[in-house]
Amino acid sequence: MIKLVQYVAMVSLLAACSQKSEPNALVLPVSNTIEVTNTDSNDSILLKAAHVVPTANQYEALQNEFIAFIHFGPNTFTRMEWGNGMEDPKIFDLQNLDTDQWCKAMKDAGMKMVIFTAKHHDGFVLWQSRYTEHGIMSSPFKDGKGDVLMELSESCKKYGLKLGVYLSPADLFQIENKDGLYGNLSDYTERTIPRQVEGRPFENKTTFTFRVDDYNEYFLNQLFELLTEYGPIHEVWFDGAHPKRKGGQTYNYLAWKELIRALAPKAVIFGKEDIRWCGNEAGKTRDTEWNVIPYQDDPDQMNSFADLTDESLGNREDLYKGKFLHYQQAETNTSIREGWFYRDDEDQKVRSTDDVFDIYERSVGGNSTFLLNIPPNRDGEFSPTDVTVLEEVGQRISETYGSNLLIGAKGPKGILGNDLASFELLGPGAQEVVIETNAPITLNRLAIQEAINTHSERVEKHALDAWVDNTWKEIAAATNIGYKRILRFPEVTTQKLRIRILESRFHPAIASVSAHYYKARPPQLSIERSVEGAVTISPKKDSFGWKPHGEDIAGNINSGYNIRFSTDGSEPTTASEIYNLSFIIPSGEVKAVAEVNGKLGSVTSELFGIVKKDWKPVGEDSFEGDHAAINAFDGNPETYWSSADKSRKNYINIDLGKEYAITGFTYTPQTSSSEGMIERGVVRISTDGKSWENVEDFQFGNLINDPTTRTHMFKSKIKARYIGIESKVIAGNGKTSAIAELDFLLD
Ligand code: FUL
Repeated sequence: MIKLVQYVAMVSLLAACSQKSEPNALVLPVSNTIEVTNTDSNDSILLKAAHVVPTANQYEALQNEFIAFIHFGPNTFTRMEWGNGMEDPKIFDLQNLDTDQWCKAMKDAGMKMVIFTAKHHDGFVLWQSRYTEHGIMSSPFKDGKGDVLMELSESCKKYGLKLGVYLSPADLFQIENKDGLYGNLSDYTERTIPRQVEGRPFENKTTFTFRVDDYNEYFLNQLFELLTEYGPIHEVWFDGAHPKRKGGQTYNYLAWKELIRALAPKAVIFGKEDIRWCGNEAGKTRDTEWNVIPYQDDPDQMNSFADLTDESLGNREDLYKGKFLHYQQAETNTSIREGWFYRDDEDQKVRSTDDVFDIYERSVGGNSTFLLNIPPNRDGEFSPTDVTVLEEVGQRISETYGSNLLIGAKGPKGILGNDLASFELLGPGAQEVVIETNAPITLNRLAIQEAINTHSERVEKHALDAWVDNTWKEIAAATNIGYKRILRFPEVTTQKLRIRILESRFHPAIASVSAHYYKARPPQLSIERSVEGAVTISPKKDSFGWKPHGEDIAGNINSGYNIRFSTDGSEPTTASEIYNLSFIIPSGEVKAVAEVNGKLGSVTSELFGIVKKDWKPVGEDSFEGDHAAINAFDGNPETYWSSADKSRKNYINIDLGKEYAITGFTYTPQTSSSEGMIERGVVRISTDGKSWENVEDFQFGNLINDPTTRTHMFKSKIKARYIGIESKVIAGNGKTSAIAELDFLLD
């Protein structure tokens, strides 16, 4: 960290400096964390922020750009999002495992690393741990001799992928089991890590001594195994979620960190000071993702880290409030499937290639890393649809970004070319960079990178112009750049480009500019249905069919297409009916695809339940303000029912207007806050709307982090006209219940 004296001297130098002076004359040493002192002004805080840089490991992690997550374990077999820790290990009945197939697919997608759930919240371990029997050693997989992590580690070496591990601090097996170590109120005493186990010596002879309790000792012993016996580990992933806690258990993260830094010197730590969660699990990206983040304490000394979910984290006003400025990059994590674990190939939706590619451009091109989860199925493989999407995404990435249209162009040397270590240091105020090509080029993407490892992230606002019809025309504008900004815009043909830096924290160092062309595909569609049952199909509403990520863009390239659709569950083809007008369906699945010149885009499907126009509320236990029960079935997920009663046992009952044979229901939680998410409940029915009978329990996991629509299919069809939902457990220990939307499904 930079010392105060050094720093004050440098700030005075800066004050004496004119715009034209050589910035090298006032070099402030760069550092991963810089302390703010009470003599700092807003300007000097900004100057400090402009010298906060990633560590070598963080920088390498950023350069991975696209990485994989694998969620695999008992949940794959029970089809639950969160296990309860009491699962019989025999449930992990894996007959085949093909980690080579996983690695080939990840490699084809252009991914550089894979992070594996060695232990999820249920506490089941997928490697041969010496410290528990709750894992694959007690499962039928290879007669208890198998080791999923070992097989993955070998495949990673074969395919040239780096490996990371997810070790859940929350551990339901250690909470629920009677000799469990989690929250067992054991004393803090000196413990040697690793604890030796007879017949299983470690090749790595390093030992550590920490003053910890039983659960932290268990955790450290397991970390030791993971970090010493599975090849170099490049990322350690600590999840912040806790389905349950016990005994006031705390975590000695500073001890965990000491062990990780010693045993895995190339690893970055997620959920702590190296890498932060992007704040959602839906693949949303911020318009402006700063990685220099203000802290109140020195992150290097902190034992726990809060999730940073605010929209704005590191703009000027945020920085002025910090006592420490620290480089902590974001990881954009989401799943290729609905949910983190594999459930089935019939109902569980898989993201389209368009969708994944869009997130890739917004996250990698938005100063973060894209961490995409692909959950293997019960045959130990990635399902075919997932493999196809990965292959197509890989093709699109290399087709679009594998070559640079500016090769051979004239412009600042430090910027053109592939070497990120060379850069062009610009002046502090408004600046321009002009690049001229030898012949006209047609582009619709521009990638810009700052030399963040030596000069931090400094650009705050920039615009791109193209020379068209003898004049400069602005084609895109955005805020920060950082590691990488990908600008997306309608295609333009030009021989001259101009980047204007409009605002910056200090002299920006631009390391690279490259131009690209993305071959447009038929647009992604969205399917909606009114409360009356009228279905409309149209291109997704965002400009270009993409979600914007901070570009100021105009125009639309979605034109000249047909929409083909089906309502019988079949995949639409070029021979399917053409959609012209909205149509009515009583319930069922609509699938639609856009077609351009005989080429099909990605299929969108939407499952619609019973039309709700004749539904009536027949009582709720209570409601808060204007959140009456009717809001739970008005077709608008923005409005919701919320109970006033805080007993956790709340209900709403509905008259569907006539009797139906119902196959299941979907629950959409309200998302204006994390209140009222129904984790467990019961479905009940009535023949007269007065006396009620419970028919089936349901359970949904991970609602707070991932508040998307959940589906519960009934064991067998339920015939009912009067149907109700009663809550039993609310996520995050909540007390009231809320429902944004309920749908009841038919065959
Ligand atoms: C969440 C967990 O609760 C999910 O199960 C998943 O592991 C995701 C990556 O993080 O917080």
